[in-house]
Amino acid sequence: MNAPSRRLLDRRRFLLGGAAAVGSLSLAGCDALSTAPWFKRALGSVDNLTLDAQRSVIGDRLATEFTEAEISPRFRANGNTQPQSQEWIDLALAQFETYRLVVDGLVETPLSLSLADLRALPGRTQITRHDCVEGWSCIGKWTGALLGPIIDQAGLKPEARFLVFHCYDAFPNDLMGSGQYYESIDLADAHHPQTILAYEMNGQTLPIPNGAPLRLRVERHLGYKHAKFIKRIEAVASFAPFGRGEGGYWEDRGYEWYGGI
Ligand SMILES: Nc1nc2c(c(=O)[nH]1)N[C@H]1C(S)=C(S)[C@@H](COP(=O)(O)O)O[C@H]1N2
Ligand SMILES: [Mo]
Repeated sequence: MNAPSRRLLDRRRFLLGGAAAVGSLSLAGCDALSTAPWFKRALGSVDNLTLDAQRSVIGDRLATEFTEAEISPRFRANGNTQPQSQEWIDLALAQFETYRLVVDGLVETPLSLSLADLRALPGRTQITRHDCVEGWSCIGKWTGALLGPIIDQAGLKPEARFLVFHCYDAFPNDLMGSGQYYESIDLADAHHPQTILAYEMNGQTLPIPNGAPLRLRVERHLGYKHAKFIKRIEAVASFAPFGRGEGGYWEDRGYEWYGGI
């Protein structure tokens, strides 16, 4: 065996015994597990290992999908449940017919997509469990456009490494900046087969509290990564210039950037 593949195997053994075990526990976990204090601590401390574990051991693994019967009777709404900006209010009053998702930044061809455009693109429906770091989970059915092909259509410039999701909502009276919600993911997660821009939840038009008109589903990640009320997706070389530089609203306030589960 050559040296690189031996190193890979050693790393695989290490991960299977360590971080990956935490990862799979959290995968199989129930509501009670995710409220245990050690679970949150473990999530925090192995964050970077979890990233490596997902990439080198599990590769492009899919998040668990559930049956219709397992859908939570009520999908909780969390964080901001309605943007206060006039821009978003005007869109909502027009039933989002004037909404355009902007995809720009380090791309060859910036895009401006209506909801009808998004519905016409390759899409996916998936029933998944949403795990919030605050300790609750809900199973919901999401339908949306696959993010990967949209990014490919825009054509990334070689310097692009992350996508930043700019949202319409802000937390008012925020002491640490504008309070504007934003998130970021890397290109591997952008192209993951379950990463979608969802315009439907449980077979209905996406409800306002859950992120209308469009929200990210990035199923191997904690709840705060799933940006709601998306206004614009910007391809960037680094997320350091945004907010306080940590890659997201909650990351700027101490949460881990990767937030893998
Ligand atoms: N724009 C925006 N996206 C957001 C939030 C938010 O406040 N604003 N909250 C995050 C958190 S912490 C969670 S758990 C989920 C909640 O999604 P839900 O309201 O559909 O339950 O959205 C995430 N995405
Ligand atoms: Mo959350």
